[in-house]
Amino acid sequence: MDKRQNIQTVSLDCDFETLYKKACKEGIETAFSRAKQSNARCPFGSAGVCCRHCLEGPCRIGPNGKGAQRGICGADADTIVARNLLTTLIEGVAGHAEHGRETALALLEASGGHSDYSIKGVDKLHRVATGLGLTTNGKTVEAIAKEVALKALEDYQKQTGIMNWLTLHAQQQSIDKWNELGITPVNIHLEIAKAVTRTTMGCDADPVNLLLGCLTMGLVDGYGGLHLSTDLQDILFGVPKVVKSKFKLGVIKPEMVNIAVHGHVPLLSEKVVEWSRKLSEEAKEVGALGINVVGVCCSGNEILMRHGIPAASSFSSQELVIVTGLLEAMVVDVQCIMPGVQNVAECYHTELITTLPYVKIAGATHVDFHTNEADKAAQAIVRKAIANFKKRDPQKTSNFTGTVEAYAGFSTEQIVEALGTLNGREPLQPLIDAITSGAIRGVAAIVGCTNPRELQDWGNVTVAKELLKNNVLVVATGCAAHSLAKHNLMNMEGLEYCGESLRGVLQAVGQAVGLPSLPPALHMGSCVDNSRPAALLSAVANFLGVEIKDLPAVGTCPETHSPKALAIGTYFLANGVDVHIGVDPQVSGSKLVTDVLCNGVEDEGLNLEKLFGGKLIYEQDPVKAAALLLRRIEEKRLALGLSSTFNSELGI
Ligand code: MSK
Repeated sequence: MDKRQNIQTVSLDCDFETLYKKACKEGIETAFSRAKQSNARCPFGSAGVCCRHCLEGPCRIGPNGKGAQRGICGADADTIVARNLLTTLIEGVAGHAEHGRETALALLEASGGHSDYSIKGVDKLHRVATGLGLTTNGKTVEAIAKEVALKALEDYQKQTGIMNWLTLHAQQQSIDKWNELGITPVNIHLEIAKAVTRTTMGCDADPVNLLLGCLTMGLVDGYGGLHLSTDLQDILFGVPKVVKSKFKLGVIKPEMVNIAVHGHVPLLSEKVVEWSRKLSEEAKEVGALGINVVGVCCSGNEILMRHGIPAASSFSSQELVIVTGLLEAMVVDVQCIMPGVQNVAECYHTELITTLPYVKIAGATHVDFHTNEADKAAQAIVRKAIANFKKRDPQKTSNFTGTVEAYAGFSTEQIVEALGTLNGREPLQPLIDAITSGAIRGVAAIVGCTNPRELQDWGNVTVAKELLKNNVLVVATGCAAHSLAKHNLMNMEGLEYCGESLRGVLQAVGQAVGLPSLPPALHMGSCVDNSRPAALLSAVANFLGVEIKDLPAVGTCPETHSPKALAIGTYFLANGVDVHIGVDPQVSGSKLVTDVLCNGVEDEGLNLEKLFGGKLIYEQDPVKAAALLLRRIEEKRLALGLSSTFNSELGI
């Protein structure tokens, strides 16, 4: 047992530690207890050498050259590992692709004027339309929205050319490189179908070719999943602006009807927020003071970014929120919803409400949520929560009062606007000056999840503190943002963790926009909003006339659990950004795959670092991981001709 686990067993957040103990005492199983029961991971699965792609198997490759070295069909470890990695990526990409498609359909409906949604981000609509090459002069908002929605849907249908959203956001030099390698995606569904085909038995058996297929999936994820979803959501719901809110379990209010929204696509959560406000008088009729919506995972991030709704939990502790005994309903849409939440909900009065026809959980209530009847469904959901208030069992409740203040809402547009107060003509110049002078050494995006097998928040917070101490500008998304916020890295208290020169820059920009400072870490949104740090990097690279791969920028995912995080990481890798992962990516069974991703090989036709400029860094220890990332930042500074602590001759 390592040192950190002598203090806390499941979470750095003491409140979740308390709830975990309560759950254990009450005999309630959670992901944390199941993780402890499941002991070591299967060595074959961990190495990526277990193949279940056909009914000849399952086959598995023996370790250290002992036992079977090929599956029955003849596939070797390299092919099996590369194919399994591609399968994992397909899972991640498909989720983001559906997210984008549902949002595009909602925008199309809204453009017809007969929808429960209106178009709030008109400026963004114009920017996206212009970027797509559409003319906007003399057209109504609805007409432009319709054309943009159809362009988005075209990215799921076209049979030739390049995805519209890739052309909209990618750098031309990168597109040229991807074209040369034959990995540029044509349409989202086509690429997913092709990738599924190549992973089936009897198809692609060239591990290098399969890895190129992985990169295509990364591009589909980044442009077709992340950018497309963020753009359309900003058009529908508005571009986020800086908001102040709260994190931790104290955001759940015993005197209120509490509704947790959980999942990803904000079509549902936006409406739940709206109707919780409209129906607050009905809550008073059952003895509550009103209705309190709290966020879990990325639905939480979405409504935090746009409405300042407080956040209760990240992924790994989603079941423990119910163990407070204070939730009247948990309403979910898609992705990252543990089936175990229903088992926990059954121990309390909490009603778990699923909303999508393809995401149901046995035992949960289902309210079908369609965008054309969104108001009706949201009202029904909020009223169910109100009706549950009187069923609360006071013997089973645990009230937490602690909250942590946090700033969020740092969309790319908002960051540029803040920088513009220092230099209206060239808003990016102050950031570039800070990087050039070395006041900011580089930029790191801390992204991804929390994982019940890991000590919650420890990896995310430790990497962040190490980077901040070394004057790296930190931005965060997803559940990693929850970790940082709960540990004071999104409020002014956390400035003490920043190196002096970084603190100076944060204070200068913050004071220019009327805040005491910017917080140490900037919350840029949900999983799909990893498009926002990517857009910021793109803007900086274009301004400097270099490629994204040249920038001293890194991505890190210390506590992930999700195939979606791997897909996001692959998108950044394809753009030449170094990506750290703190959880085993399950490729160690193939030296070739490990070499291509992490070390670079010269003779297999694919050297990730040489071709793209970045590589995958797998390191479980967050302190060591931060040191590796700092080294990569300094290497890239040196290559750009900036002051650097890296000595290329000594390699340090
Ligand atoms: S919710 S993918 S646990 S970030 Fe986006 Fe959190 Fe990871 Fe799900």
